[in-house]
Amino acid sequence: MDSQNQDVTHRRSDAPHDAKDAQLEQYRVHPTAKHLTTNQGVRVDDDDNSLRAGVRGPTLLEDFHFREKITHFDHERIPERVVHARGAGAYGFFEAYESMADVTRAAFLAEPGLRTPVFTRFSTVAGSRGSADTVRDVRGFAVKFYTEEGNFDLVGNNMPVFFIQDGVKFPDFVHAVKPEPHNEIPQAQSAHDSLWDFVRNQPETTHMMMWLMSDRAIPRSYRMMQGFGVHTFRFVDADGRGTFVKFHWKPRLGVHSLVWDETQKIGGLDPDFNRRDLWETIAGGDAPEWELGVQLVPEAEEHAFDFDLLDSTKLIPEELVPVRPIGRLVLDRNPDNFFAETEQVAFHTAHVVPGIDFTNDPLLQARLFSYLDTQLIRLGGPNFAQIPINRPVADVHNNQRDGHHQMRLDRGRSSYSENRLGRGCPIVAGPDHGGYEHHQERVEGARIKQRSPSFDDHFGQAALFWHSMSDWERDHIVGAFRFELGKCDAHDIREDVVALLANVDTELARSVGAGLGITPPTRTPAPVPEPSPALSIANNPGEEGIHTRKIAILAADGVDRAHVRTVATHLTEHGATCEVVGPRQGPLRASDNEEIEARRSLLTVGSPLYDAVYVPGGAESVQALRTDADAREFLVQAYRHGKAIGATGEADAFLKHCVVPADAPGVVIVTNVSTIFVDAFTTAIAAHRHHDRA
Ligand code: HDE
Repeated sequence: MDSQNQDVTHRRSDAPHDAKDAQLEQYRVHPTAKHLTTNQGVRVDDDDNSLRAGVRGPTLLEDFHFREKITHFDHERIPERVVHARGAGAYGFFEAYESMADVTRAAFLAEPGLRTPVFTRFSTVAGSRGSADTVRDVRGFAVKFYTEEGNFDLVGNNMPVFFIQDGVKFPDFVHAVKPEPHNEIPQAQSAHDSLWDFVRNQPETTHMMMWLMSDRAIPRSYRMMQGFGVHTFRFVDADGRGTFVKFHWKPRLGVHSLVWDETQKIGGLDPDFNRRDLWETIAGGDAPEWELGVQLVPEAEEHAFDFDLLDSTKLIPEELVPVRPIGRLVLDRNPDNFFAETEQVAFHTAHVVPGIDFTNDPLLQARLFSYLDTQLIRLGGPNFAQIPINRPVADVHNNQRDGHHQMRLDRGRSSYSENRLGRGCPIVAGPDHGGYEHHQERVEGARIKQRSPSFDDHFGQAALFWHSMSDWERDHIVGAFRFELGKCDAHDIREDVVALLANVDTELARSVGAGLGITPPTRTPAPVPEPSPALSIANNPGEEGIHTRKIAILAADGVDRAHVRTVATHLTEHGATCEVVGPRQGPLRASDNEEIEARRSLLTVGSPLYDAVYVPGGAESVQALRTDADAREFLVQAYRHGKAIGATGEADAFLKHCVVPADAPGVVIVTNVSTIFVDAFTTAIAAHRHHDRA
């Protein structure tokens, strides 16, 4: 799929998809063959030459078109988000499975089959707007539901816990992970002294650092990651009864990740890897899908756990409280304009609707302040809710007036309440008329700057995570710690972090230390818990099959066309995309002297951009690949990254030449292309990665 050829406007003549789409249509400007004008609507006679005094003379101030054009250009940038600056967005819908009226009065969850328009933005956290997609980082997963009762924003991440317990530490954490202030190095990397200095001083980060060092931090695709609301929120029913709730997004395609070496290469080959993947699959009609699930805890059971529900460094194991699926999210439309939509969308944890409320989680409480505040600077004033992407589909009436970029023409003499001049309007609504009523909770306590002792255990759930991992996940975690700490200049930081890990597990600390020449001190590690299998990527494979996987067909002149055709047809029928990669782009001469198109050349792509590699037969083609260093590297990397490799006909000689063992897991070699081959190769691709290779 060539993204540049995607016509995203093709659907515009169709009926609107939903209420939000219909609203946005009022603002869309379709490219037309009209005259060029200034912003005042005056037609412009020359856009190539500014007005000057004589052909070699100075430019004149009175050239209003020139000044307007340059001035607008000078002001094209707005501040990027202080965190989550780099993102990608898409529209779609949320569909409820059942009525949730037993726990929440939220109207968008009240009826089975009810659809609500949504806009979703995925992001990395630490990097700037132009940074690479495949860095080791948390991913943002923010969903704006345009419900009939107003906007609900579920502003989550792809990891269920967070680095800190109290929002007052957020600026410290972000300053530590961002590039260091003296030289602004390194970009979008956690592997540097200041982050790990913060970690060693803040043991509450330990659990989240385990997640960050796991493969969850390097997702294969935004379409293949889970999302979490992180905090404990509250559902409130029509009688005002509260229920604690944790939100989960589960991807239909399962949870899949890249491997570290691969992420580094993709950073160069295609810094837009995750963004492009989302765009191209949606444009190609493969709408990604997630299930929304909830963990519900009755208020009476608030203290039933050995951790505090208000502590965002803790999760509720799914084995303890199962995740109940309540609806699905489908993302089926790309935006029209990145800036207008994905950049200007303003999420806010306090954008809630009746039936959804907060808890006293001190991290959530800080966010309730921060998100509104940040939009004021980012979007230039208090009227950002009027920007098309942010406008609710529900009606808006209030007495808020004026401010920068006011777009409304509110009529009437009264802009205050209570008034009689305006016949008392707009009037407040009680809960019976859809008014938002804050959940009533009795609160008492001395004013105090102190954490609850129930937040004290920083290692128990870090150990839970570690002991729930498969062997290969543990290997990757150890490798990640070694890499990150290996990039720290200060030896004492490395030592202190290894010592911190000794509180989690002795073997973890020993393995990490072994790569750094550090012997961990003796500590009493957290007790070994009952594992939570749901935490392991290995136990979240998703739907079986190879849907939307990308397969490279490595070929040169003389390739066996019948092999390519049979295998590509089979894989495409199963939902995969195949691309012939050759020593050069364009037509290759096949063994039957017909042509076959190489869509990409070895110069522009590498195997890290694909999920699997197929090498078809054809003696001349195989010989050419053997003598091509790029082709050999392509295959060797695919093998090293655990990808499925298929070879037919003479291609086994190429694999042998590249020292790819014929009996390794996920390597399928046969002489003749047969059903047995295509089925075995398809199964190998569906496994995603073969981490059990030596
Ligand atoms: Fe955010 N966070 N955050 N955060 N966050 C922002 O809001 C903040 C936290 C998350 O695609 C900012 O509009 C504080 C947890 C996402 O536009 C800012 C604290 C979680 C996005 C902000 C946290 C998140 C943001 C920057 C600690 C997961 C991107 C720009 C108290 C549950 C949304 C903006 C988008 C963005 C503050 C912690 C997720 C500065 C103070 C925990 C997905 O307001």
